[in-house]
Amino acid sequence: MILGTAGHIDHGKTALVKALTGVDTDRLPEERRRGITIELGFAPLMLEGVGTVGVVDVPGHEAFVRTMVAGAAGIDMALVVIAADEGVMPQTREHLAILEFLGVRRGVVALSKRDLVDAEWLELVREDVRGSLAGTALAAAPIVAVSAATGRGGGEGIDDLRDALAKVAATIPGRCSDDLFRLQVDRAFTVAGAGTVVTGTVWSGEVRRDAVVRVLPSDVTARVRGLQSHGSTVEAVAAGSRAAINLGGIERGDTPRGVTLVADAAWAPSTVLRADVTLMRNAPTLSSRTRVRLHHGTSDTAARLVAIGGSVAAESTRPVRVILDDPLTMRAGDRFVLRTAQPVATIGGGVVSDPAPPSRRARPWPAAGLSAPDRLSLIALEAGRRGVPRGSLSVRLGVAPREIDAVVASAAVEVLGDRVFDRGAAAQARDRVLEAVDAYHAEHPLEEGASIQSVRTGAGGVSPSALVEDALKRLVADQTLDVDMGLVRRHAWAPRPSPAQQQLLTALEHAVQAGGREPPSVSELTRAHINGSRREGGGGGGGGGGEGEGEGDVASLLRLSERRGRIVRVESDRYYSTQTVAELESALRVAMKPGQPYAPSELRDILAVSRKYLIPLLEFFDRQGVTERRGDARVFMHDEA
Ligand SMILES: Nc1nc2c(ncn2[C@@H]2O[C@H](COP(=O)(O)OP(=O)(O)OP(=O)(O)O)[C@@H](O)[C@H]2O)c(=O)[nH]1
Ligand SMILES: [Mg+2]
Repeated sequence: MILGTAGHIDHGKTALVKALTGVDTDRLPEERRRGITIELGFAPLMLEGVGTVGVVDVPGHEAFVRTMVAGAAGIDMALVVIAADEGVMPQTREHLAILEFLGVRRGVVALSKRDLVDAEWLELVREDVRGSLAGTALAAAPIVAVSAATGRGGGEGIDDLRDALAKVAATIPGRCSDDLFRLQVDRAFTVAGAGTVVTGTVWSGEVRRDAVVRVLPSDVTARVRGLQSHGSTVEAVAAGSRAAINLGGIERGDTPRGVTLVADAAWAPSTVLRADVTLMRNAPTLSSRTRVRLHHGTSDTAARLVAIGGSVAAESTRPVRVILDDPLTMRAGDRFVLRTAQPVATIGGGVVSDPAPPSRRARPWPAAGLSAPDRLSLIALEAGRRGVPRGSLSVRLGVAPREIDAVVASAAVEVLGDRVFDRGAAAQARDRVLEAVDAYHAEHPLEEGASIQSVRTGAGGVSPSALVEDALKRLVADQTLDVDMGLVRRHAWAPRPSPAQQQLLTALEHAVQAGGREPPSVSELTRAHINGSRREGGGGGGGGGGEGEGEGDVASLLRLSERRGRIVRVESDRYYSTQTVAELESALRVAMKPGQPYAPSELRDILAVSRKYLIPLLEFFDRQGVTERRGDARVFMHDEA
């Protein structure tokens, strides 16, 4: 658990941390000389019934609010320090606003320097402080009067403060470490003999010794050589704990404050995000051209907000798109603070609602405060037929991996393989598959169906996706479509020749049959029948063949006849009637002695065909397994019985 201080300059934050922990966190010579805090200070605090709490002491100076935000990011509770002699001051208010924007909902208020005021004044200040807290998450926080300067055992009221802190800490649910690891670096230094060491608060998940971590945004990889928490060597550090990590294979310069350590592949830096932004009462109206400073964790960058309808006004919460100058590593649910440079002021803050929109033009979500399932539905809708990788959802939705299934189940999406699709996109894919099949049937009424591959490309366009595959599977499962020998057709579809085509089909079959052992080729049939029908129909436009009759038809009709078992394709351009093929085969069976090779000339006599027809027939019977080729000769093959 992490406790962060907050409060105006000189109000006694560092003195209180020292009284509570014994650690003077103002270590820098400049801090000592000026008597103010400049850098973040860290100290362990033992709280009864709670354990060791990591304390982050922040500076109160107005020039160091950036450092204060970095320190307050990732804390569980606040120790708001207000000097009894001065009361609520500008940075008291600013720090309270920052805590509010960062979602710090628990804390204790210390009225410090009580030795400098009398009891009556103390009560007035207490009233004033209550008033300032009204309407904030800390409205009911305990207020404890303390003095770090007087009193026995480290100061007056310190024990009460410790008790109050322990009570509040006990109400804070432990963070679950069963989540993706992330740590934001707040300090990096080189330790002689060890190398690069970084410190930070583990925001989620846990990190173990020997783990491989990535440093974002640079995406440099490093190995965790050693781990410490509160000065002791440990094997693992989990969410909500301070960690000092000795990183192998990396230079100190690769890990400045503000970089993020992660392990999972889904984390990625981004320069565009969606967020719900709230502006404070005195904030200027922000147009899409206004540059503000966005503070996230220990990093900050210039940013512009784009809201639907233009600008964001003071005292409102709006869904926006945020464009960043420098990439940040964010997760949905992350909090941030917005500040302006001129004048230097905190003006608002927000919650990330999508850390990785697909483009810099992505529209803000239609409303603020959308649930994870609603955001997932929108993300899938936006992704369309590309879908969203399932592995990206934990970061993109801000939900622990173990809870993703539940979110998916209550969103308007379908999961196919490792991607999540909008339900509408799935239905659309189904329609497109049916359209592709129907279009094929309409264009090729004599064919049995379309090849699966042509349906896939027809329905999927340039990149056939899991959606099309799934649609096909479902359509076959519910018997809307049949798949047979690699052909897809409407259930119970059968080729339907028109009366004219049926007439032509009969004529073709007759011609093949009449040709006997030397039937006409497809080309010859085409010439004869097209010319024939033209001649017949020549007198008037609509007679004879009618529409759709042509070369394609002759070939299609012959294929149809073959599928119906009437004719057999013996060579690429020639069909025989099935009956003739059977006769030829039995001629071979009768004449050829098993195991004995027959030369082509002998076979020509057996089959009683001229040379032109002989070789294609022999090759056909070879393919059929009736004969086997030995040199140029053929051996009759026994039937397996
Ligand atoms: N009399 C009195 N003086 C105090 C008390 N607490 C702190 N001080 C003095 O107030 C001054 C500021 O104290 P710090 O603890 O440095 O204040 P701070 O809030 O940490 O200041 P920044 O970190 O710079 O914002 C120091 O000179 C302290 O000695 C107190 O309880 N009583
Ligand atoms: Mg200080």
